[in-house]
Amino acid sequence: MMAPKLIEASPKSGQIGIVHLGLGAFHRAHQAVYLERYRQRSGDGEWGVCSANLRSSVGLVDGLCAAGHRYHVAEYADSKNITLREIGVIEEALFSGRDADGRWSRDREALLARMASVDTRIVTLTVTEKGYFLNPASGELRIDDPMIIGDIASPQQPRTAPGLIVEALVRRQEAGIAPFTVLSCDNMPANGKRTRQAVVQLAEQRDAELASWIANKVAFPSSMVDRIVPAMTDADFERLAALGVTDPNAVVCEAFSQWVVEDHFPLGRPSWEAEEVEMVADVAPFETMKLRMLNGSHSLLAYLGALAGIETVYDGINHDELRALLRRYMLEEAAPTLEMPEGIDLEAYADSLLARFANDSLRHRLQQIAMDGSQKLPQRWLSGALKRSAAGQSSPCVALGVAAWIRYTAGQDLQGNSYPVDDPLAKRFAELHQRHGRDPSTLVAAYLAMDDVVPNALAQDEAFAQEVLAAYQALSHGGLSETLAAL
Ligand code: NAI
Ligand code: CS2
Repeated sequence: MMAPKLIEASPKSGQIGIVHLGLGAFHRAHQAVYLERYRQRSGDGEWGVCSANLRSSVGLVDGLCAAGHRYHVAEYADSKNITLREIGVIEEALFSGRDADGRWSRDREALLARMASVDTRIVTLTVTEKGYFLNPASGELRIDDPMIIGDIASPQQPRTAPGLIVEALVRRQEAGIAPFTVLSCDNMPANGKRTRQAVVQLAEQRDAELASWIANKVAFPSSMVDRIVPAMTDADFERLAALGVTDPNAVVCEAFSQWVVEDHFPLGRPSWEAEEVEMVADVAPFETMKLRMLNGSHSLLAYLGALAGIETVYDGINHDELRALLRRYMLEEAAPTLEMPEGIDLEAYADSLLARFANDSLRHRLQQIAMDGSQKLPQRWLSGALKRSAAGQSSPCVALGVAAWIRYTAGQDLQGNSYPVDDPLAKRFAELHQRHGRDPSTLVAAYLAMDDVVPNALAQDEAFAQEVLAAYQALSHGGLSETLAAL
């Protein structure tokens, strides 16, 4: 197969207008690609990026620095249609997390100085749903979290994303510099409002007037982000090498990409529209549609597939009964809960998602999607199921998903193979399985009673609780195919 033509990066400009927190795969394959395309088309060098990791992946930061802050993105429409890009818009990479000898803050001062600089007009984030330290069900800041406790005690040496934003805003205010715009690019409902909540509630622990100033003067637009960007595997690096790209900082992703952004940037922004970014007044309908239809299906596939020993999305979507379940969930349980503008065809959207999941060139591991379920499921399944419950409607697919999630958090699949449970609440889950593992009825009741994950009103829906229990017992005794057949 002919190697795809490399679209080379635009020249470095040295100018930094954006600071990004969470230098992960998605940032490199989504926001940075839009900015690179924008710079190549416009020649505008103003919107270079300083990208930082706050907690992990110091190797990526150091690797990017060693590579002159350039890396490659391979966009796969399918295994034969690939667009290869070199990305150069990242002008600086910093690390403010715990370094090798356990010390925090290697570049924290440099990062805060960059965030407080008058040149910086936007701060974007992809720190995962757990990086905001919010109670997943209520959206309140978890001020009992040790990291937040640390930022409250030492506000000028912050370690969390909300803490860095508060301290940088304080420095800007003291210097008479207008606040930057804060744009979350994480998979959360009303991600701008939730980011604002985390920042304002943390600021309240420091100074009421500061919190009021942030609440009234700082812009926190929401955005819906969509591009499937799996964590890199050795096979991905080997495929890139076969295309002539040897780059430890490269990412692989699908060709599809979408960004819908609330247009509220008091200090200005790149003309993203030129790169098909949709600038809107209200992103909520698009965000809820994507979170419930795409991400809700992803999580259904992740827990049911992982329990059955299935490894990737591609493998799972080729399982007829699982594909039928996802389509049923999307059309019968998710779509009816959505309030969309005229002209949006949700059945066509559902089928487009199934086609994207069937991309034969992405090895999107179900274990990656299963990660952090306590932070994801409220917006992916539970808010929709709550809405249906309030209307007296059942949600059997979600009930099955919740049962599969509960069983998944035991750390063992249906064949007895063990795996680590990667979730901020993993310790709690282990304790619940330890205490109730032999009695599904009390185990399911204990999970539904977790009001920091499951809305109380849904947990109190006896019919829903019974459906979760029945699905849990069916999975545990009958296995996946039998359970799906009976649904
Ligand atoms: P990744 O694992 O490559 O990067 C995660 C980033 O979050 C890393 O920079 C890590 O240091 C940071 N992080 C994790 N916990 C943190 C914490 N407590 N505080 C501060 N930083 C923290 O994952 P990836 O693929 O970049 O995804 C990141 C987020 O992007 C997702 O959680 C999701 O919200 C969003 N996203 C991802 C998509 C994908 O397909 N990968 C697609 C759409 C959205
Ligand atoms: C996935 C998302 O890992 C997960 O939870 O569901 O990262 C998904 O790939 C993106 O939201 C697609 O836009």
